[in-house]
Amino acid sequence: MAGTQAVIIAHCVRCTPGNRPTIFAKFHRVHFGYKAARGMRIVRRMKSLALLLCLASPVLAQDSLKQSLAFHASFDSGFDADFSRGDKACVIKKGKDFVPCVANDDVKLLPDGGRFGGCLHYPKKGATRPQFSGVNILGYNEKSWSTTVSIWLRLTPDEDLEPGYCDPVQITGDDTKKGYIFLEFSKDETPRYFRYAVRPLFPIWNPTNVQWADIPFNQRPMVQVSKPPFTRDTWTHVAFTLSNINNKPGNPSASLYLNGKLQGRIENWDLTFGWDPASVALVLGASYVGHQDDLAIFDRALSDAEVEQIFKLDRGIASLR
Ligand SMILES: [Ca+2]
Repeated sequence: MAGTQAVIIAHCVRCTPGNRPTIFAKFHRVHFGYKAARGMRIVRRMKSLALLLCLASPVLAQDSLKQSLAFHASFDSGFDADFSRGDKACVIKKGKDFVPCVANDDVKLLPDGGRFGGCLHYPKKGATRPQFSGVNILGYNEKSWSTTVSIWLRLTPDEDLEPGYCDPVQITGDDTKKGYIFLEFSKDETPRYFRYAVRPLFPIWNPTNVQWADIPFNQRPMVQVSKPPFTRDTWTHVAFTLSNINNKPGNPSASLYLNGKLQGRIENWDLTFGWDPASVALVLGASYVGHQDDLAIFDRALSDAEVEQIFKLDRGIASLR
């Protein structure tokens, strides 16, 4: 009320602090009452408008996420996707062919115990890598490619993983020298580092043809987290974005998020790829041991706020469908 009164008195040009109680007392009461009533109506309307905006904002933001959703695999009742703009089939590579992914000793489907409902479980380091075609899902193109991948992981890396690199998620094309995108747990550090790497055409990131492990950290196109929060006691949300890939003038970039918080960006790199769009795939579980759940792909690079929003969705990505 103090603020309201201050506004009203400022508008009451005939009432000054000095004469208000005497000469213009009666007028002031009338005038003040009129102004107060009108002022309160304005305040109430402003509050109503603010409330409407507050209520509408998350709905509008959620609609935007819903419209951008290109793929969702809940792993609640199967390996295949629940929703996809392209192929829903989860497959594994067998020689040169792809066959449907089915449960085996390397990867199983748990009916519950997931972040939401069921999930994938990799009890040991195996050779099974469930994957999905990226055609009409990841949207790879040679002009300007943007996307976001979201997934939940549950593992204690230093106890669960076996020696060597582990890539829980990869985006691959027809040739790793034409581009290669991956999340990885490092193999030589304790605790293991967690990384998001976006490797464009081989000569760009590795002109002297040396091993990935031999390139200084700060000279690799990656985000590195030295103390990631992963533990088998709780689920950790991982999201990564790609923005304007193959569009050098558009300042291509890529970002990594853990539990809704930005960990770092890959910037100031020429992120030019050379993939055949028909070959692009999203691959899970390379040397991974642990659980995975609620995989989603969006058709653009989500903002920091949007990544935090999907991290906080009560029912996970199913909330958007
Ligand atoms: Ca699930």
